[in-house]
Amino acid sequence: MMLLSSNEWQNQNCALEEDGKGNQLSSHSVTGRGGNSSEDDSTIDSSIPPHPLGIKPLGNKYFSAGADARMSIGALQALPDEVLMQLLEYMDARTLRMLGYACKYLFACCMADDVWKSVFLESDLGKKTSFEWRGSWRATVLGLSPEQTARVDCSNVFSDVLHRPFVCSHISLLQYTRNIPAANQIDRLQNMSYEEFAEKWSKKPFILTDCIQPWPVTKSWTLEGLLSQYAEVVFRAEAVDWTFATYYQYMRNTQDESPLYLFDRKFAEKMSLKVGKENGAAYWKPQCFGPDLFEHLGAERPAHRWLIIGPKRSGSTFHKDPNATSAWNAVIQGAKYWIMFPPSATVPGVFVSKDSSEVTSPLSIAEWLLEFHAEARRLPECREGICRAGEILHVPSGWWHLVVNLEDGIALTQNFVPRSHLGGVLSFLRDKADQVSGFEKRISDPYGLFVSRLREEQPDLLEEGFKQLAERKRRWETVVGDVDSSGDQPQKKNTGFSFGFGFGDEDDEIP
Ligand SMILES: O=C(O)CCC(=O)C(=O)O
Ligand SMILES: [Fe+2]
Repeated sequence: MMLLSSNEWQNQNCALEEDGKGNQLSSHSVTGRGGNSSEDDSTIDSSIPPHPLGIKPLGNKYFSAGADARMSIGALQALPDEVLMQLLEYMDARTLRMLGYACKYLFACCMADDVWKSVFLESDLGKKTSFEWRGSWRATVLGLSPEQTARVDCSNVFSDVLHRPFVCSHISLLQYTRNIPAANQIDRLQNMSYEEFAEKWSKKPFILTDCIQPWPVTKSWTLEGLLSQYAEVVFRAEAVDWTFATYYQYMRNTQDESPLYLFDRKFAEKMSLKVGKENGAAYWKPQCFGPDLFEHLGAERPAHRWLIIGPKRSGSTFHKDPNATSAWNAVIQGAKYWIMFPPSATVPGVFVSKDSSEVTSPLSIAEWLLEFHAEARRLPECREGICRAGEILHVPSGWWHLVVNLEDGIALTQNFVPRSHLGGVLSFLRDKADQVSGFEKRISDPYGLFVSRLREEQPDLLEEGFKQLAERKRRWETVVGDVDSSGDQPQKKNTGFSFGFGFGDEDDEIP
């Protein structure tokens, strides 16, 4: 049998993948998409080590003179790997482990850690807040130490489905984050006043390099420091609630392609932090963003602040922030790469549901970077930047963003409603009521509540908000020329794709 190096496997595979194997994210991508420079290609190749079990991309089968392990799975050969892997997700730990001993191909399938993550979440262990993380979901479920983990040579297993997650969890992030074209760079400023923000910046992303240094947390928080102080505090990380000690073990030793991301909105209460400019406060909102109009909702405001912790490669897939709010995101430790698009942009690889309420079948960060980054970067609306420790980034209302941690890190984020986006928020709450999120269940009419609070406390501002709303509608009618005469629900005319007015106004989209 031919012996190929990891790089050679991928190069060989590249040629073959173009025959149309139909995988959305084939190993072809590993060698670089059209438009990448040869320098990039070599970086991509050299970043992927050989698979620890020797599993190879499917294309390599055609270069192999030896046996094909798939021939040994009997009637299961009728099933494509995607289906086979889905079947495995219905199995319990014992069956999965036993099936893995049937033959090499099934061993390779049954070692896939994503399957074991599902097993973990279904098991009693999945309900615990504290347990020993053993470096993989399989080892954790089975209570195995690294020496006890079976290793079988799977070099005659050829499968993109099995090989791809390994590639995705090993891509070099550097190739995407360096050489940001000058025209794409997110503006970097030292600091700004509220007047400057209101006048010029509330609809643009930017990074402030000299704004959050006075926050005590920028000096006192490190991952190790949080571990010693908050080891037993339970935080939310996607579908699980774990103590920080457990999450710390996990984040420091995981190979997951999309690592679980700690994203907790009750952190201030859980950690007994003071927030705001009072004595002993851990941090406060920067002055430059000005009044946050959702503060008029007091205790009834929707979720608005989060502690974010995650390992390198964790992050957020493409989304817009909730309820048409703006946000700031401050990096305390680590560094984050941001790629952003204005509200009206059609982002490559981002498929939005008919009513634009959700991103359908979102790709993982690595899949998106491999398949769509090069194309996205070429669009004139694309903005990119790296926000480092001690810096804060502004996400304007409605902007699409994908974020990836370049190092293990800690961040704080807060969503807010600046004056210039009041009309957009009123429109969202009124016209997209089914997409409103983050309010407590007892609040049945967020729009009515917000309007009545503003009417009581800031009637002039409410008038201004209504004017913004009317202006949005007017512009919409100019473009569509055919609007429901009641005008109450202009979004009903939404044709299902993200639509731009084409006036160069980055704030506009379908109301
Ligand atoms: O830090 C991140 O992963 C990004 C979080 C985010 O999407 C935000 O702050 O709006
Ligand atoms: Fe966000």
